[in-house]
Amino acid sequence: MNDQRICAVINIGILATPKGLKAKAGTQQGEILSLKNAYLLIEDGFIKELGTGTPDLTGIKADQILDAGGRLVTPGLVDAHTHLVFGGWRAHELQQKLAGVPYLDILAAGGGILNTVGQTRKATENELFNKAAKALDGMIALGTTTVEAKSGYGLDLENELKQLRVAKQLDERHLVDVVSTLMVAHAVPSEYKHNRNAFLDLILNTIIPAVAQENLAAFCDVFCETGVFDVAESKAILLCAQAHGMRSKIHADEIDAIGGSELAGELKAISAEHLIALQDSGIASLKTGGTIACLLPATSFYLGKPYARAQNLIAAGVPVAIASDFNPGSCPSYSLQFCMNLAAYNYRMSSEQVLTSVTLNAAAAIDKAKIIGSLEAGKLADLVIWDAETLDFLFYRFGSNLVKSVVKRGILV
Ligand code: IZC
Ligand code: ZN
Repeated sequence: MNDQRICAVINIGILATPKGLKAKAGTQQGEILSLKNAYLLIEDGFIKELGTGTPDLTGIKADQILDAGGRLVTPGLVDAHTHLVFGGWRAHELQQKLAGVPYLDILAAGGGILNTVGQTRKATENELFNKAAKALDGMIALGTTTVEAKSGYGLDLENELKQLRVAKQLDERHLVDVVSTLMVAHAVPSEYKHNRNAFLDLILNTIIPAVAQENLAAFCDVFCETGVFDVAESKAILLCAQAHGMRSKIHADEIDAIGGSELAGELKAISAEHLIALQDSGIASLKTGGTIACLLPATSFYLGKPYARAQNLIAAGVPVAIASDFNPGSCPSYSLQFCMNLAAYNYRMSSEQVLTSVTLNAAAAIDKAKIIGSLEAGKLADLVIWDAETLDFLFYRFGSNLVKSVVKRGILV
């Protein structure tokens, strides 16, 4: 990285961006601003002005001007759902998965998430930091400028704090911004296998208060799923976290529809994740609760599951965000470009709807829509210059990295 500070981006062929400070739903999800022959002026890492034609560049040094060469420019991509910090990988589960062993069966047998818990507990803070920083390097090269990171591979006080402290360090030391979510309710660790109530006590009375005390997470997420946490347990955990200042997210209907999306709406969760098995009652509840549907198409791809009902959600007026779900078990890829392609072809979303889902709506899903997610005066200068002349080209030329360059907080990466 050469850390060059940029004050103007000129000669933009098309500047494509959603507009506004909150998530877009319904027909608005597909309405974006498309400026031809555009420019952007940047001051102290924030967008000062955008317009068309040639800007007044008086006082700006030549090496602070970036010529986009007639290319497409969009906001930096926002990955609103990842399990970024973890030890090891789970490539050894690939053949089992391909042979048809279900994800939840691998977990029930003590593998899956619990395998990663073992590897994460063993790893030092330094090892976890270096591994996740490398992932962030890879993500920014693919156009991602802000990432949400969940804990949930510690499952005890010491190791949940360790994971969250690593995420905080990454936010402070890496160019990519990192927003943290406490997800201690990710699985019941083996030492509590026969005493899950004691684990729930630990979460409610020790871990949530400790994380709040250190201000280590903005959100709390729960894996509300068959054999993991049921609706009543999820509700108790999320309400406790809300009382400690953490807004709710829920892994809902990833595999079975057990009431997670209905709970998301009831608790006015900021987002509900996955929604592969979503029922009509879930859609209605998300709409009532003002909850954003955070869809994870690369997980459907990797687990061989159906694709979530994106069109029904959009038609019902629920804002749709799309994220990678990067994690070692159900989505070992962090490419949002791949997710965008899957969304176009499998959710049948338009290029404009997908752009909104990985920028403004994703920013809203992590409560950052006031400062990122669109190219507008006053927001951070987080943007991607693409090796493409039109938005459709990003979806048409799938399979390679189409990023030409990335600017993060006004710095050319
Ligand atoms: O490590 O398997 N679904 N949590 C819920 C995951 C996937 C991550 C994992
Ligand atoms: Zn997840």
